[in-house]
Amino acid sequence: MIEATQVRQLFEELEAAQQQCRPIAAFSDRMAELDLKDGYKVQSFGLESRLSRGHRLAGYKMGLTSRAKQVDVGVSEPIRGYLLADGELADGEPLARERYVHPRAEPEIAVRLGRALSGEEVSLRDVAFAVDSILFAMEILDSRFQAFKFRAPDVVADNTSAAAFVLGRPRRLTEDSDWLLSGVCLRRNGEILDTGVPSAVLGHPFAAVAALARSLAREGRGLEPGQIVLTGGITASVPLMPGMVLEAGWRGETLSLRVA
Ligand code: OOG
Ligand code: MG
Repeated sequence: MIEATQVRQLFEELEAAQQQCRPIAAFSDRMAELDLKDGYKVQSFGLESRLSRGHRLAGYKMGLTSRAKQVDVGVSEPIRGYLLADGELADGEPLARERYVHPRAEPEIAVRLGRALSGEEVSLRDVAFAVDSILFAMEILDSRFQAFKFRAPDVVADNTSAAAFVLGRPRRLTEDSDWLLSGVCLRRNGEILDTGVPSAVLGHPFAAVAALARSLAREGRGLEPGQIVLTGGITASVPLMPGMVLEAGWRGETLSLRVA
């Protein structure tokens, strides 16, 4: 277990890497004893620090909830992070490549909650009751670690590589009953790069929301009405290069990301 001064120091290293767009070596390379709990301590410290500086919490994210993503980064347990309101990009808004270390993007299903959700026993049914709408989304990741190489405690400390997100239009569940097996198609500069379906995420993206609520409950926290949850990448993530256009399509909607 790491001490409070180390928690602050690790967060400050991550924040400096982010601000200077200069990656750092994974903490676990030099601190073999770093565990997942330590990672969450650094993450929580970072959230509190940012909230105290005026950032606003928009919701949370789950990561490594699909096989494609677990293989992508070589870490096979789901992890959670937080989303700040100023991380939201409008669909089609250009992404300034130089503001990031080595950004990547991935298609996801997001939910917006209409009711609070908390407790260590939260089920899929509880999630369905609390969800107001589902939204197709793209998450932009940017690991603060060199070469996107990390172990689970590192990436948790680094707020699960969160950088930005684009949300599609809200859809009522009644409007979209067969959404779980509806294909997602990812195109780079017009060419198909990957495909997937929402059920690749733990069998059902709501299972990721349930896991998130249970994990927060163990720290005495919960989800609030109005919050967004990103449930995890459906496909592997795609590195973003200047000039590239990445489009993600799902059920008649296309989200596009233009990299400047
Ligand atoms: C870790 C974050 C994972 C997801 O959706 O699986 C994640 C990473 O890939 O750097 O956001
Ligand atoms: Mg993600």
